[in-house]
Amino acid sequence: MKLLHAADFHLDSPLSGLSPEKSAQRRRELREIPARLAKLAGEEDVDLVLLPGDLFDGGRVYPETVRALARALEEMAVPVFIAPGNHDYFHAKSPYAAALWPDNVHIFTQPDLQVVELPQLNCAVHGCAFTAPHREDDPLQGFTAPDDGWLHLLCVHGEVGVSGSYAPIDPKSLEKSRADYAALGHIHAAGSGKAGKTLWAYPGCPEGRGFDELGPKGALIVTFHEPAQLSVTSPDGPAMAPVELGTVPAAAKFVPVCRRQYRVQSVEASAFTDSLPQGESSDLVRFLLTGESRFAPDLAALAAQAAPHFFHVELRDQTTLPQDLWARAGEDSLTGLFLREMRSRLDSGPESEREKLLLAARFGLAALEGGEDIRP
Ligand SMILES: [Mn+2]
Repeated sequence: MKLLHAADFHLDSPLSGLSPEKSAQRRRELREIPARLAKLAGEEDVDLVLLPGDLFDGGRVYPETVRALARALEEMAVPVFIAPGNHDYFHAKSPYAAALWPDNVHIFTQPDLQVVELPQLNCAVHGCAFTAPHREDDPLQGFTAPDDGWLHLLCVHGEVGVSGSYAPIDPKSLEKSRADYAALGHIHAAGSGKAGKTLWAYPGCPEGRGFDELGPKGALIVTFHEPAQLSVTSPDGPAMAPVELGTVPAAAKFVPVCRRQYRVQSVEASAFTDSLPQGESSDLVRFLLTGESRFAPDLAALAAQAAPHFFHVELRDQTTLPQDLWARAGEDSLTGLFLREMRSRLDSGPESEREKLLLAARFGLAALEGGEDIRP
């Protein structure tokens, strides 16, 4: 028994911080997620698909996005379960209420746990829905799966913790659920834990949408052992009744499905040009320029140099003035006086002023020493 677990597609996200053309391209790529997952479901030959919520980013969803999702879910050709989350909560006008979903798709519509039995798989799926953008109760409160030898799965959107506005799931409730696996959604980084016999996991979002969603993104393939049966044979008599060893998750495997990755990378400002890759990377990269530098790096020029090598690139200046410059603060000269003044302002000023003051120190030094025009 094998299942695919994915969540938090956030289809039709606005994707700020990119040019209009590139954000349109990213929206198209996001819309391809369901088709990529359908392909993965086929390759892995899964029996079941669990999608615990936030498949849409919000109420404004393009009809073609909904159609693309419905088409991909139909292609999966196995039972698919959706547990609407806080971004795509179930209500009368939600796309989930429309009559376009294929027969193999079950959408949970109630805040209380409902069960769908799959006798052909000896398996039951328990799920629920957000019906508003927030809920403060624990959706698993009071739930215990029956001890009937079936595989009991949870499909729920919420945050593991004792309180919160997004369906807080108390680890104690997870333990009491005695479920074999809890497929969760809401947290955008992959992660898992165990509460009693219950393995719970977040697959994370399948495609990053900003520099707070870094690295490879994907889905989980979870494999369960067949109920192991141990036959004990006595030498003379008939075989004794088989002993069930129980059904346990064998493995939850993370599979990247993302088209691109967001990365944040520190690099010495002086080595930036040499650090650029050959050819064009599909990634979206933010470089943090570090090290000591007498002059502020020309961010616009460096960004233009880097642009052909990435889908998207941006630079942040984190360089500092060389230490030996501050050493000259003791000099009995205009430069010394200037540096003393700037250092005292840096020491006493708020952190928010730091960048501006460092830039002022650089301009000032350049002017005092008749150096080159360092304006970018
Ligand atoms: Mn959410």
